[in-house]
Amino acid sequence: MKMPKDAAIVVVDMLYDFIDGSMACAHAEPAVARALELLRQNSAATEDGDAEEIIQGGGSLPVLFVCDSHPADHCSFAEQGGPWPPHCVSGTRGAEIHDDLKPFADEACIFRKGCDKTLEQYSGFEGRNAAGQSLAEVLEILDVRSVLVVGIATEFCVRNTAEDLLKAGFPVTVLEEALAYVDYKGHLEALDAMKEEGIKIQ
Ligand code: VGL
Ligand code: ZN
Repeated sequence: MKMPKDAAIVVVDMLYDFIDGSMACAHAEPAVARALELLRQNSAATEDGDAEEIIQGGGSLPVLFVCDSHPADHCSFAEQGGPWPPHCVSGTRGAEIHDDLKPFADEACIFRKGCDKTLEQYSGFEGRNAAGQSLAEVLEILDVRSVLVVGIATEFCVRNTAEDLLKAGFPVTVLEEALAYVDYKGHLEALDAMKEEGIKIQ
């Protein structure tokens, strides 16, 4: 896939609880496989020094990971009156990035959200890295001008993250094959809504 050379890839919540855990989403395995293919392509272009491919895009783009990371008593969990089963509790396997994708994740580019037990945060824009920087701040530092979004779940964190990126002025593309969802109808509706708002679905 050809991407502009000043783009970034944003990987949303490709975490075990959304893949095979307490909130296992439909299409999660193929979505992870497609994301892996994209990330491999992205790093292969630099390793091979394929100048043509880098100039055209497709190589060496920054990769930013958004990660749901909740305390055990988070407000979004049913026991606290929220809509979801416990998921992505920090320190558990469910909160970990899929092993295949982890080699592409640099700590400075991991943005955790939902860390405060009183706040539901679906958007990666509310996440912070270990240094306390927001996604927007790091995109600015990296001089990123457009973003490609993949991840889970289409209806919630993918949609909210993509919409906030668009509002912040970035052209946004969402890669459909690399999405997973809570509900198929909800997934299709979210894709339609995003398209309507000006997000490119590819
Ligand atoms: C998400 C529900 C609760 C998501 C996170 O990543 O889409 N959905 N927490
Ligand atoms: Zn959550």
